[in-house]
Amino acid sequence: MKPFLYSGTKNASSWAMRAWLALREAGIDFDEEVVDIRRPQRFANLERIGVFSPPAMVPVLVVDQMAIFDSVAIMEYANEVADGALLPADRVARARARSLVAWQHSGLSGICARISFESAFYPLKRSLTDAERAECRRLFDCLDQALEQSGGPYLFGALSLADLMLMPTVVRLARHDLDFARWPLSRNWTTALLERASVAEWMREADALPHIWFDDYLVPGDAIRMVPAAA
Ligand SMILES: N[C@@H](CCC(=O)N[C@@H](CS)C(=O)NCC(=O)O)C(=O)O
Repeated sequence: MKPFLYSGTKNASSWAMRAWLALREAGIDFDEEVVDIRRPQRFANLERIGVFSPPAMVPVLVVDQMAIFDSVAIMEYANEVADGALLPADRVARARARSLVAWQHSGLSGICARISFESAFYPLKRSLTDAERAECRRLFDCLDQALEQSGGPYLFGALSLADLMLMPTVVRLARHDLDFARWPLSRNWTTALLERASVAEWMREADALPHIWFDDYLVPGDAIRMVPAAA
């Protein structure tokens, strides 16, 4: 039986995106159900997932009737199925890649607090705040340095879990008014990721969905700018 991924709404679930991308990039053939966790269907759907997965969250991958829950566990499973192809062969580089994965998994910074994944798909965007720009500098300085060391096109040369883990954050920032002039390597890296078939497929489906607006995206005084929906 094929692995079964209980995934998330494509313009809302950054965690599901990471797991889904890793499975795709590992060449794993899986079936998928998008679990809508918005109200009112939220409660019935999460209860259904909770029957076989203790956190009652998505993503969950069911393999041989066992639930692998949490995006990072699914990504590590995908890497193992692909004989380790999604992490660097060098031990220290592999630990560095896992550091980036862990940084994202434990919150990354204040970047994502109000710039939700959903906001990447809004036709109207607000400007990034000074605090968000400072956090972007910290992140992209680090990514540019990794790209310089590896020679690209990805953070550790070949595509790895680190690239896939950071993708949803980078998507949301790149679709706001972030000027990449200071980070030419990160700009090329972002383009390379967006052009991958797996990422392009997810984004195409996400862009076609109705936007999910959050009240706290805007606060009084926020400047709004018009952007094309798929910028
Ligand atoms: N640490 C989890 C986080 C997963 C997560 O937060 N999933 C959200 C959807 S993106 C969810 O299922 N939330 C359920 C809830 O809000 O109760 C992972 O990495 O898989």
